[in-house]
Amino acid sequence: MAIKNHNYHMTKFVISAPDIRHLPNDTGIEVAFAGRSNAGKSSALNTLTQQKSLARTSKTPGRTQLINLFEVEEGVRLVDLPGYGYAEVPEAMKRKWQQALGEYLQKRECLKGLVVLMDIRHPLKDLDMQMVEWAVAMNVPVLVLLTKADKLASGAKKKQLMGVRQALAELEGDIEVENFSSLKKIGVDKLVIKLDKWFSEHSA
Ligand SMILES: Nc1nc2c(ncn2[C@@H]2O[C@H](COP(=O)(O)OP(=O)(O)OP(=O)(O)O)[C@@H](O)[C@H]2O)c(=O)[nH]1
Ligand SMILES: [Mg+2]
Repeated sequence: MAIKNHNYHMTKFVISAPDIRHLPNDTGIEVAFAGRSNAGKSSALNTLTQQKSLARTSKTPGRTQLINLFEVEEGVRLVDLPGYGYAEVPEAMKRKWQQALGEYLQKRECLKGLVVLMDIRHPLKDLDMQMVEWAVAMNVPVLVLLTKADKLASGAKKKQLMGVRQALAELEGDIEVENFSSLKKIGVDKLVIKLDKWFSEHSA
């Protein structure tokens, strides 16, 4: 299989949707970015696409409350999913996002890869595990990015990476784990390689 290099800097915003019924047709290929609120999903998308404010970032957790869709090129899309697990969000609203998230993951046929972002200082929370287990159960490959790696010294960074790799190996799925930092541009190359691979595998 020939792997195509995609021009991620050409990515354009398409739509923000409250649920999957408001998304464009379920055709083409999508890779979604999921993770706890404040994990750095929107920042990672901006770093990948070399655009300062393609995806909106915020110091206030729970900023991305909608499914935000971006198009790299025709039929090749990236998705910024609503963050989960933010304690201070009203219960009713939390339920609404969680439902939108679950529905997207279970029903969106064009989903071909899931990037799960976890703060390197607090990885593998219950909802993170649920997300990865979900993807494995649905045969969707996973790239776990341990974000904000710039916050740890190199020894601690390595230790966290090894620990998470070991914990997730038990799930026996198509799962890779890498350190990542939007601030210091750590792991961006690994992300690009993975996305190019997933998109190329499913292109006609
Ligand atoms: N030090 C450091 N801070 C980061 C990094 N990536 C993101 N942040 C900060 O973390 C906060 C949250 O980042 P976002 O990208 O908005 O996180 P998110 O996962 O999209 O959050 P929600 O949309 O609320 O789910 C912001 O204050 C970012 O500046 C990083 O690589 N290093
Ligand atoms: Mg966000």
